[in-house]
Amino acid sequence: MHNTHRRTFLQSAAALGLAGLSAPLIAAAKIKPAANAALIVVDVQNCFVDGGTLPVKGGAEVVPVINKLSTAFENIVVTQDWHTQGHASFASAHPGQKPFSSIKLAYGNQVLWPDHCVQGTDDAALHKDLKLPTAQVIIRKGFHKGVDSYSAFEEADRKTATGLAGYLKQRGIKTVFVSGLATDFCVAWTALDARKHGFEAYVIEDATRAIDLNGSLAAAWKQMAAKGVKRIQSTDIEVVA
Ligand code: VGL
Ligand code: ZN
Repeated sequence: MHNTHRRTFLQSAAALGLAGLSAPLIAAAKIKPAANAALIVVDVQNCFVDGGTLPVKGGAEVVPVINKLSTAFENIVVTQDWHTQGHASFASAHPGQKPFSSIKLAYGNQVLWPDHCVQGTDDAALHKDLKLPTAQVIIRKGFHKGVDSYSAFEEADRKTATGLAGYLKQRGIKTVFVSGLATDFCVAWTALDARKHGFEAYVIEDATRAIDLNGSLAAAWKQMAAKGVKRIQSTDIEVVA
């Protein structure tokens, strides 16, 4: 840059009152999760990564991000998709239906999936590199054969509670930060239900990966924004060491 240009810039910056602003003041303050906040780690299971029964593109990439984030939280909740054999969300349970199509069940629309995350199988186990020794509770969901549960709070009949809202409330938790798989299904439904149950809710975008079926990812972000779910990145959170 020519000196004349630099001088001009500095003079106009001073005129605008910017001269005293140093870099640390300009940098956005990071979010420091309080003692009444919880990290929810949704469905980081073998079924949802390469080699699993319903792999989410890049699913395993959330593991190191979540491991690192976890050190910033006093409270951690882990969830597991935990289906019966022959579960109603499996295409195989509906003769003539193919995975990724939709049907109407008693409680409403249901996307049909490949058989996945069957209780007690290796496929349903947490990813082996997920290191969350301080996690306090594991919520399993989708264990009623006739009802799916994307949300960690409520099953798809929108009536049956998993118990997570009560658990968090009894522990004085006010804010949840949602991570894991998949952004547009279990993460989104969990974040939306967190709002419904009165929690402040954040989704940490780069700690999630999406299935993105027929525009479901864009639709999920739109719905979440409408309900006051805050969309952030892992770098927005203060992680020490
Ligand atoms: C999920 C589809 C079916 C998820 C679970 O964890 O997002 N998606 N079951
Ligand atoms: Zn499932």
